[in-house]
Amino acid sequence: MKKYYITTPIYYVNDRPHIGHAYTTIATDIVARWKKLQGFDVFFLTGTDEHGAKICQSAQAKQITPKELCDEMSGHFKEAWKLLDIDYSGFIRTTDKIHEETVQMIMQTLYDKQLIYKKKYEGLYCIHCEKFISEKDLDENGCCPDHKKPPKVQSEENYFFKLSSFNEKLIEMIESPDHPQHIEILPETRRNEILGKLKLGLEDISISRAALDWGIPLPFDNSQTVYVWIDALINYVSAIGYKNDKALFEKYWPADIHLMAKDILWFHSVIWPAILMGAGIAVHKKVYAHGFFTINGEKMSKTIGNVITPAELIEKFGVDPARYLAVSLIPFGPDGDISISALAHKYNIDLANNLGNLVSRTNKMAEKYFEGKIPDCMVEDTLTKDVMKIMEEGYGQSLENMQFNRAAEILQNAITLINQQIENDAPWKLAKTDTEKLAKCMYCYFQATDLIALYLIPFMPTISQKIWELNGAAGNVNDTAKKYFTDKILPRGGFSPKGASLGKFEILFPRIDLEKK
Ligand code: ME8
Repeated sequence: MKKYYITTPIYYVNDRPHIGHAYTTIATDIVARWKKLQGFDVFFLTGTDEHGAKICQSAQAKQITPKELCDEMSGHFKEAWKLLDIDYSGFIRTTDKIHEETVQMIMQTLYDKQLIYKKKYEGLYCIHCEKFISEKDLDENGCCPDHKKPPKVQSEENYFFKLSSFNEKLIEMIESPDHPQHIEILPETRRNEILGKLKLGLEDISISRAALDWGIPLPFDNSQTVYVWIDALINYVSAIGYKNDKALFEKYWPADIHLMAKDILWFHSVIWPAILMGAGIAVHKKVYAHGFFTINGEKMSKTIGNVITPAELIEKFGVDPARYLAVSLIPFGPDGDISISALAHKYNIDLANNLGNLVSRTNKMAEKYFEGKIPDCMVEDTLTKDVMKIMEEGYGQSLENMQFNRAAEILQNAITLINQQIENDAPWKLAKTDTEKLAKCMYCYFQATDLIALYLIPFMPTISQKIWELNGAAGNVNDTAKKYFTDKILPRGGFSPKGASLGKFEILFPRIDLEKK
């Protein structure tokens, strides 16, 4: 069985989960579910980033210990992912013992290979980015351009990693698709930015802190702790048994894709592969950095009060619609803007008016004309074949390319096709003139909608099963989907068997009153 290893960033526990974290995590879940349907053995990793000065500061502000803060906040992330039906395979916490041991093991290897040395260093440190920042990158007020806060002068003797010695190699690996250790960076514009920066030359980086206890002690000098970013990146190998489970590690590593936003692309496309190479571990295959979105044109912030939480999204739209809307409103790649009203508008168009209407009208007509059963008739079903054609012309490819809005658009096109067919056939007229034709038409609407349910699984796993059951199809929709996506053959007897009774009707997507939102 082919494997697929996909990851989200591990999120800082100084913040509660919000729509930004949900965005990347839902996207990862959708791709993971899609790959499973394609027959891949998928490992999907997420987790929380729990060390560093920022976490320490947040704990102090709440007058609790850093560990207490981490336990509480990582719990919030787990809860949020449960609410959003995120089906991860592993949840790593950087305070997990196995992670700490793995970090120490890798640090020791780098030290033994003389890739780490000690040096006095003075620099400007932005605690919110958890990174050194050069003077030329500060804004006109002398603040970090991302956080609008002044950095602190930090002066201490630290251990440094010889990042500069990997400069040429990284350029080759990123630039050449034929390189045996090629790392694909997407989207292309961001790849070019990384290459441009790499060509200006790399400096060695500090990888430890002397004045910070809340971290993993260096194995060769326990008066210093590992820099939080180095600690964090190693999660991708510690979580799949690099230190303690060779078989698991060999099964899944190298990662097929690390998913994140553009803010942390440099760490994943430059520093992470250098550490891996230094430690003698194969590098990951792909990095995809999506854009940053604002809410109603403004950066999301507690002060502005425009933070959207997963719970709020679910409360307004329901779990599956929240998943669908979060990733399909704006293209996944460039920066964009999200608002509750734009999400609600899309909900009404795509879900209430298109998909919801389809399921509801077919169910109601079957109730009225066929006693709530799938009509029993002989028919050449071209409608379902047409739906298949639309879906096969780019849906899977769009998901592979992280073009979720495009995949959603293709899905909507296929649903529209069925709705248009219903308009053209006008079954309400056929009911009076040609009941034989009515039966054939109705049969096809159900099969075509069933096929939509199969493709819908990654975005809306629960709604997909609901449609399946409403339409009188038997069993778990996932089982049929796995078979269908392997063979790509429409079953002869249809998905919903002839004569099958429909499930108990319910409105899947009640319309949202936009005035109220
Ligand atoms: O950076 N738009 O954690 P973090 C889009 N711990 N995505 C957003 C977003 C927004 N407005 N806000 C957050 C860290 N995100 C490190 C990662 S990995 C080894 C360590 C998402 O809690 C996006 O995925 O600051 C971004 O990369 C991530 O949250 C940053 O999460």
